[in-house]
Order: sequence, then structure tokens, then C-alpha cells
Amino acid sequence: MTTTDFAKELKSLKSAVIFCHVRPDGDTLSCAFALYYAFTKLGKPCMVVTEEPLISRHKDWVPFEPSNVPDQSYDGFICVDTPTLQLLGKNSQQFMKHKKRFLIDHHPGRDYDFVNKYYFDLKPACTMPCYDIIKQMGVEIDKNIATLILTGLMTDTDNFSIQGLGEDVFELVAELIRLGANHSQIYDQQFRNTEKQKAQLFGRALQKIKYFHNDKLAIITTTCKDLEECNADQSMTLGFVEYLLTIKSVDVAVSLLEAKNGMYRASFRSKSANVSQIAQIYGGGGHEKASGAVLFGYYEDIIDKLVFDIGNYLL
Ligand SMILES: [Mn+2]
Repeated sequence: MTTTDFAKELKSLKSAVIFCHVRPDGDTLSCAFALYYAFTKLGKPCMVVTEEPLISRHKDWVPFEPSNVPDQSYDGFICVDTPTLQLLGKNSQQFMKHKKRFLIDHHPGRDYDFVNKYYFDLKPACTMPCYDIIKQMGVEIDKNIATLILTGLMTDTDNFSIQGLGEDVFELVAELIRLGANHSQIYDQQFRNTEKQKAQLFGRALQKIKYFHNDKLAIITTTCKDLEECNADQSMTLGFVEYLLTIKSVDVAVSLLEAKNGMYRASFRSKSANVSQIAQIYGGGGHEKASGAVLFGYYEDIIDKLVFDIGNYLL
């Protein structure tokens, strides 16, 4: 669907509910609230929903606490930054009940059959296609919207450090700065806002990094016991996997988070290997250089499997 057609569809809605993906990150929340402001400016009732209450990291910058899914009387349900239905978590059933389901996304290789209409653009953050849609809806971009668009960009690109960012990204940044977004304020909110417990948790995890394949593969693990003993929550493992990539020899980095006994959330990052394909082996997905999956089984077996499978993708 073209930007204009999709924007027209959204604009024709009388009211809307915007869904974020599970364990919401800076991108999905920014998309949702930017669209919230857009609908509000058009005088249309709108709400933002998440599966769980916000973690403290996000409370400082998100305009307000999202709600639970309302009844079906809202005219359209829209999900953002959500390549699969599974990523709506507990909200997926209620989402599917609605007759008008929309999606805006930036992840490649999905068929999006769980929505009626979608807008896809392969950009480094989902706030980029959202920005194009909002402009096409005829909404004037103010400082709040510009700040959210830039927040999504800065968080999903790990502060512009990922490969392959085009001129379009930096031209948009210039536009957003002109519109009042403040990049250093966003940096402080997103990257200098961690809790003491996280430092403690990270210290522990760092001591247990495992290296394989001539140190090209590194795996960092956080167990339920680590979380408990550091009085930390699961969200505090955010960024661990990126840190492994700062190690010179490492090409593929994996962060394993024990969600519960026998269930691990894996995050994959790489400098050159295609970790989207690696995640797909386990039923997950994502981008070429950043992806995720959920793995089941005994820890030792999971490590063996990862080492074997990832070995095929290393040069
Ligand atoms: Mn995203």
C-alpha cells in the first residue's frame, strides 16, 4: 500500500487503539504515542495499549501509562513495530477479534496475514514509516511528535551506531531537530538512565561470558537466580548483547535470558553474519544484524545447539 493510501485509511477511522509489542522498546512506544498525538490532533479518540505496565525506564519519558485493551467499539486497531501476531502477547486474541486491523512495520520477510491492511517500509526504525504516514494524514508535526520519532530512531539504531544507515536517516534527523527535537535530552533519557541493580547484574553476567569458534561467538547468560539475587528485573538485561559486540574478535553475540525454568529468550547481534536467519532456525526473526527467538530445553543443550548452528554462519 502506498503512503498516501494507507494514511487515508487511518484518517478515515473515527477512533483508534494502538498496540505496542511485548516488552515494549523505545521504538514501538514512540510509534504508538506519535500516532496517538496525530489522532488526538485530528480530534479522534485514541488510546495506546501494552501487554504489561511500563517498566520504570520508560515511565520517565513516555507521555502517560498505556491502558489495557478496550472493547471493540473503537473503529480501528493498529499495531506498530510488530512483525508477528505472537509479538502482541496476551493482547493478540483481542486484537484478532477486531474487523479493522492495521499494521505499520519495518521488519523484512513477513507476510502480515494477521492484519487487513499494512504499511511496510524497510527503515532502521519503525518511527520512520510512522512519520511519513502522520505527515500524509495532514497532521502538523510538533515538538512532541518530532521528539518521539527521533527517540525511536536513536533507540533502534543504538544511537546511530549500526551499519547501513542512509542519508535519508540523517536528513530526517535534521528535519526533526528543526522541529524542536533535542537529541542530547533523548540520549540522557534513553542511554543514561539505568538503575544500580543493572550494573550489579551486568557485572555478574560479564564474569560468565562463554566464547566459541576462536572467540568469534560470545554468549552472555542471565539466570532467574541472577535476577533475584541482584533484585533486578528482566528488562535490565537490555544492552548486554550489544556490549559483547564491542569485543574485537566477536562477530556474533548472543544474550540468553532465563525467562523461566527451561525457557530462554535469546537476543542475537552481529557485525557481519546474518542473525535473522539464525533466529529463524528457532522460530524467531528480526533484522540481519539484530534478531531474537525463544529457546526451550536444558541450558547445556541450548548452548550446544547454538554453538553448532551459529558455527555455520561464521566466516
Ligand atoms: Mn523497531
